[in-house]
Amino acid sequence: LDGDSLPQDFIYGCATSAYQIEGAWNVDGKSPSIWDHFLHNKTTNDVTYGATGDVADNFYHSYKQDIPLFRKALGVGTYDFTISWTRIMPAGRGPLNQKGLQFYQNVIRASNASGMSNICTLYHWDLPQSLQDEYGGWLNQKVVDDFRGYARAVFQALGDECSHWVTMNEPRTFCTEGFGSSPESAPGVIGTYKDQYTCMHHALLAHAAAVDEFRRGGYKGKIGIKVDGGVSLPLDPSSAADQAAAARAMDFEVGWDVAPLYTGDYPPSVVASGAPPMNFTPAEKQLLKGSVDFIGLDFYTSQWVTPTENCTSSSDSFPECTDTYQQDPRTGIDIGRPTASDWNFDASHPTIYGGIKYLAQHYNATNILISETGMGVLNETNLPLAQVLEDVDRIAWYRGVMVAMKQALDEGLPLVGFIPWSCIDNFEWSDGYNVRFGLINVAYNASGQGSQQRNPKLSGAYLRGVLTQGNPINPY
Ligand code: GCO
Repeated sequence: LDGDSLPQDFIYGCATSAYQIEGAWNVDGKSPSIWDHFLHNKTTNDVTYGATGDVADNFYHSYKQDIPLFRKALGVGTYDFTISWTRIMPAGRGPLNQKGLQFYQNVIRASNASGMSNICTLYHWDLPQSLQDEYGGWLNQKVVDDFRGYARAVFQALGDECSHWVTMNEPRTFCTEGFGSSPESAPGVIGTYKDQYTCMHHALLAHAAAVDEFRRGGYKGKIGIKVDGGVSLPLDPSSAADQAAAARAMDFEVGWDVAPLYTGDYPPSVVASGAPPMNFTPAEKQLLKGSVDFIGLDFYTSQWVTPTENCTSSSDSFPECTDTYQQDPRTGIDIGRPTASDWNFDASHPTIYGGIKYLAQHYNATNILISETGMGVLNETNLPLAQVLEDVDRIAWYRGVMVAMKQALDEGLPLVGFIPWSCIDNFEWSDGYNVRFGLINVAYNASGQGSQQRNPKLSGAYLRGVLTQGNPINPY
């Protein structure tokens, strides 16, 4: 894979999200989101080591310098950013805040001036707190109408200015982590798996409503969604039971939010389990089916699976009836390199390629975008700067991604682009500033204090070289 062998129009960008970089949490008319509230009130345990996104990368004030740096250091042709609902519609519905809108107009202008197009995301986990207080946010179907109204307003203002629109990022993750038994994400409401499913059900309907608005408005550009796409592999590839368990795990973890987009309903195994808290009406199915022009796969992790013995439907976890392992219980071998605080990654060939193939084969998906992937390093901030910037482990990770992409493209799979996470170090949710994913370093410590100076890492130069300058995948 090199710049010359990429398909024409192949998208190479980098991604960030509003809460993770902007800071300025209460500036120019912005109201609190559920993340502001969650971390200011510590409704559960202090999951972020005291850190918040109040300042983060201060991007709200530094975008004019940062955006050209993304382009220069990483060679990206696209900047993928997310819009904060509470910055442009502080009450959650109703009047627009012109200053907030102006900010995103400025971001788009700065990208274009640097030679980049934009992928614009409506929702990356920062629901208005007012909607949480009023009716429980994602647990209440009222959120679907409010999301529709928010989407309509954003499209009316910016609809033609982004080459791609994403309705939302990883509904499965924000629902499972926001409403878990010990929630690590906002709104931090202790819930059961039924609540998590209810949240996902409403998120899917909200996605479909936003797409409906976009298509009715006749805007330029494409619209899709980003889902998380961890790949499940049979622990013993020769065991039919393990293969069936892996297929079931894919249905429950990826198919859950992907199938409705293509078929109008949850996967048959999910429906048969009785897990969905409600059914889609015929009208909802019609809105859901075909509601993506492209699909973004956020790929970070993979797991081995076996069937759960004596699985009962009364278990209070996801009723997938699969046991998952990131370490082979027979050999102790890890599925990927242990790189971040609490999870293993595997950018190895079969799994990332497998995710692309799964979407193409099971759902006839076209226009598949690897919309996030990256390597998180725990305590990267404690290393000497020279070592941080010479991030050869991260290069090794991305090399695996490049190999997988090459295989997918060589086989004619419909891969249309690649967006590493992330352009720049940022606030990594429950890991605070302890885990770094950036291709550009930010000088702050684990609680976010420091000079904020930016320094590009070698991994960014590696990607720029392979994807825009024809360099080989293997630099060694
Ligand atoms: C997510 C989000 C990003 C994360 C990234 C690394 O998947 O959690 O899209 O906001 O920062 O995935 O964990």
